[in-house]
Amino acid sequence: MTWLREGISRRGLLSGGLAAAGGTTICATTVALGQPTHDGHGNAPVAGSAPAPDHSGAHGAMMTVGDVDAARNGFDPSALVTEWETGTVSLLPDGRTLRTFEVTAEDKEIEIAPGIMFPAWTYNGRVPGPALRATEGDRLRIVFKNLGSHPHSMHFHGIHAARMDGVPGAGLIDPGEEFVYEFEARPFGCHLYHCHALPLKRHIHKGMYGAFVIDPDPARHPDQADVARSRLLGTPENAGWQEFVMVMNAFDTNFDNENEIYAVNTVAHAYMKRPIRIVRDKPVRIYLVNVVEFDPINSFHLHANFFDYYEQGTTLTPTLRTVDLITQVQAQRGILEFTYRDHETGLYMFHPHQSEFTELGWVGMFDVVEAVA
Ligand SMILES: [Cu+2]
Repeated sequence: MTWLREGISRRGLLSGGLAAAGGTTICATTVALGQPTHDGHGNAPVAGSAPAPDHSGAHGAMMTVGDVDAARNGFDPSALVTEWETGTVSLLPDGRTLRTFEVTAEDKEIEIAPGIMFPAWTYNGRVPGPALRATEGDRLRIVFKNLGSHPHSMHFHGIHAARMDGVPGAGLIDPGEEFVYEFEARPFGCHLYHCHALPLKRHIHKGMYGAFVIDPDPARHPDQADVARSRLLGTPENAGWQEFVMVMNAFDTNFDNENEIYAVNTVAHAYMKRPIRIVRDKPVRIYLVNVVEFDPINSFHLHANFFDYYEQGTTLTPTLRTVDLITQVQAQRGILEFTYRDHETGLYMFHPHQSEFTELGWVGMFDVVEAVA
């Protein structure tokens, strides 16, 4: 495969790879920028929602052509952007909440762009793995089974004992084995988990990662209980927000230690073709995690708006205010809060300000609409 390295740029590989993959072709000049479709992916028709403008221009829309088969993948970016795995809840004898999650490691081929398959290693058959969500102070029990072909683990970014760390000798298990991680959910914030088997970069870029969010317990933060309640899933205050989970990832499709496809939540251009609905009057909160391997930095830029940012989500007051761009290295993460309340309705773009990543799939749209009556 040296000719790939020497002869073809990565952008060339994307279109070349598409042309070569099972008859899928790319013809950018005829592709209109993804129109918002309201077709059963959680988006009902909205009065007054205009079709997307055609930005194709002289250089085309720079987009993949066609659709990824979400049913075959077993996950759909338009659904998992709002999906939380909250586990099974019970009470311990001391009155504390025990929250139990079940996670399996599985080998699985997934389609990351139309016609481009990737031999992933997954948690629960999806990439990213389930977005685990707990409340500060919960006792967490994660029952992890390795049904894959290689040794794997779950290494949580959080506070726990050495023997629960998911590194070799501490919860890293062979195929067919099971391990139970147990620790207290702390600190509150926007965290992640990933496999910590060696070689680490292989186990991460193959797809073994997911978001791990711990909501603050309002009772522990009396000075900012209102803010804490707005972050706590299930409260009326939290229901007033539109929350999304976004894992920025990328795929090395020819195993040359460089990425060919970039995305948020795995599928290139998924949110260009199906913009994420935002009701204009409701504030937006994004739990953003970067897991991209091989590239030292990633970023998130919001168009026509600014946001407040909570680095790692571990504070109840913003660590950055009124910014339209933040950068993240691998495993860096945080919470973005913003509103389009005073904007016109329409399509607002978001993407990293590494233009190459954008052209290779990591770009999306918010479809800001009036509230549906
Ligand atoms: Cu692994």
